Amino acid sequence: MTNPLTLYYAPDNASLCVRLALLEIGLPFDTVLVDRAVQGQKSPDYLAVNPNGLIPTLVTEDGPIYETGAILLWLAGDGFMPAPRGDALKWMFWLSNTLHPTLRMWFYPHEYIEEASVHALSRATQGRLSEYFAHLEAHAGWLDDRAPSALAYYLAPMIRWAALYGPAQAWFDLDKYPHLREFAIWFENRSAAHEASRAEGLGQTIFSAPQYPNPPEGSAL
Ligand SMILES: N[C@@H](CCC(=O)N[C@@H](CS)C(=O)NCC(=O)O)C(=O)O
Repeated sequence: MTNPLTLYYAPDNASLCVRLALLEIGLPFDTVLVDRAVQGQKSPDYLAVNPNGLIPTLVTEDGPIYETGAILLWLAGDGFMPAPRGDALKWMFWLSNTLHPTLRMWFYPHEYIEEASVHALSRATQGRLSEYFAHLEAHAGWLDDRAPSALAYYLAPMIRWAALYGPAQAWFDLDKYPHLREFAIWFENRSAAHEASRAEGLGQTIFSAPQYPNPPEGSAL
């Protein structure tokens, strides 16, 4: 029997946020690999479920849902958003329309600017990301809640990706952000993180000291 939820994913992609949330909530789901090695996210079959050609998509009884933040909000019952809800919504939108798009600019500068200006864009983006992680460290009180939430499972993979991907890595030092570091350590020790790591080949200490994935199927890039 198939499950009512199907996650279109690629290892260590934004689908990881959704996988973690599904595992944490305990919802059964099927997965479909989107093969990035052959640009599967731009194939006609995938574009039919997500016309943006981006990963993830969660197919639900309401139809396909894309945009990581939207999927997490769709999944998030009251117990999966920190209180007060207004605060949680504010941070959810900050993660999805400030931090995540800036990370995209760091990972994919060529999608935003011509070759001659890529270096300048990346330098500016790196500065912006450093400010954003410092902003989280200073203002995101929910980092210290030792409770799983849609916010936590959106942020934790973004900490991982900042350390691993983009044109340079050494700039990102989690030790500069003690709240973020403790948050990362706490979340990587939850069973949802262990299970996601097994499924996508992410290794140990997946948020606080990540290594490049060695996935059983598919590729991260
Ligand atoms: N705004 C989208 C961004 C998703 C996104 O950036 N996905 C990346 C993988 S982490 C992707 O599909 N990259 C392939 C591409 O840009 O072609 C969301 O929140 O779901």
